Amino acid sequence: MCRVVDVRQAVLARNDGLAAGLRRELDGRGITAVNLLSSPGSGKTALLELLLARAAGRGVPPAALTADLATENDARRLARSGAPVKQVLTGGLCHLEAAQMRGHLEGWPPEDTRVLFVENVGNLVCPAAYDLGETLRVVLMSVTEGEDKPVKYPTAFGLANLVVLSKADLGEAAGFDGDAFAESVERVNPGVEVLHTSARTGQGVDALLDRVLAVCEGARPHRPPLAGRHLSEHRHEHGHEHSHEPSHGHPRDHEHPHAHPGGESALPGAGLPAR
Ligand SMILES: Nc1nc2c(ncn2[C@@H]2O[C@H](COP(=O)(O)OP(=O)(O)OP(=O)(O)O)[C@@H](O)[C@H]2O)c(=O)[nH]1
Ligand SMILES: [Mg+2]
Repeated sequence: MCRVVDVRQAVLARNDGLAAGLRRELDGRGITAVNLLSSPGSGKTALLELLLARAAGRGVPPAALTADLATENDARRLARSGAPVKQVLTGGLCHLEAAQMRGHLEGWPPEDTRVLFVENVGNLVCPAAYDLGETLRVVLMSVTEGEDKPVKYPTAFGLANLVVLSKADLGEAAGFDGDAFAESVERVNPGVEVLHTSARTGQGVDALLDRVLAVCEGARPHRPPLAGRHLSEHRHEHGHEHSHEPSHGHPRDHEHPHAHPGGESALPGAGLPAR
C-alpha cells in the first residue's frame, strides 16, 4: 500500500513539474489554457462549440484540444466553428497528462491563439489530479446528474476555479434542486462561482466566456481552498482505490506561483496562478 502511494505521488509530482513548465511556456506564447472537466456527456463539447464561435467573434482567437479514448467525433463537431482543433486519443487512459499536452503543443496551436480550451476525457475522478498547465479549471455538471455530485467527487469540484451547471434548460423537467446543489458545491469549494448554462438556449454562455476572457486578460481566478493537498479519493489506472492523507500543505501562492522548492508546484492542478 505504501509503495503504491509513493509511486502515485511521484507520478503526480512529475506531472506537476511538467505542468508548471508548460504554464510558463504557454504564458510566453500569450496563450491561456482552460481545462474543462466533467463526467461523460455533461455537455463539454456542446458548450465549447458555442464558446469557440463566440470567442472568435469577440476578437480573441481560440483553439481547442479535445481528449477521448476513442473517436474523433468531438474534434469534428468543434472544427465546425472554424477554430484550430486537435483530437487526442488517450490510448485507454482515463485522463490527460501534462506530458501528453506538451507533445501536442509543439508548433500548435497557431501563433495568434490567445485561449486554448482543453476538453478532458469525460470522467470526474482521474482527470482531477492532473494539472495540465491550465490557468483556469472549469468543472461542469449537468442537471440530470444529481445535486450531491460535488460532495461525492470532492477532488474534482474542490479544485475548480469555476463550476458550471450545464443543461439548465432541463432543470425543471429533471426536478433539479438548485439549493441542494449550491450547498453541495459550497461544502467542498466555498466561495467558488457557479454559472448555470444551456447550450440549447445559450443561457450563461456569454457569462462563462466573460470569466474566461477576464482570466486571459490577467484577472485572478478563484483560488480553491483545497489547493495544496493531495486528496483522498482517486481511482487508479491499475484498478483499485486507496486513500492517502494530504501529504503536504503548500498552497500554490498566487503572488509567487513558482516559489515552491524546485520552482514547481506540488499541487495537482490546484490554485492555478493568475496571469
Ligand atoms: N438539453 C440540453 N442538452 C444538451 C446540452 N448540452 C449538451 N446536451 C446534449 O447532451 C449530450 C452530450 O453532450 P456532449 O457535448 O457530447 O457532452 P460531453 O461532455 O462533451 O461528452 P463526452 O465528451 O463524451 O464526455 C448531447 O446529446 C448534447 O446534445 C444542453 O445545454 N441542453
Ligand atoms: Mg465531448
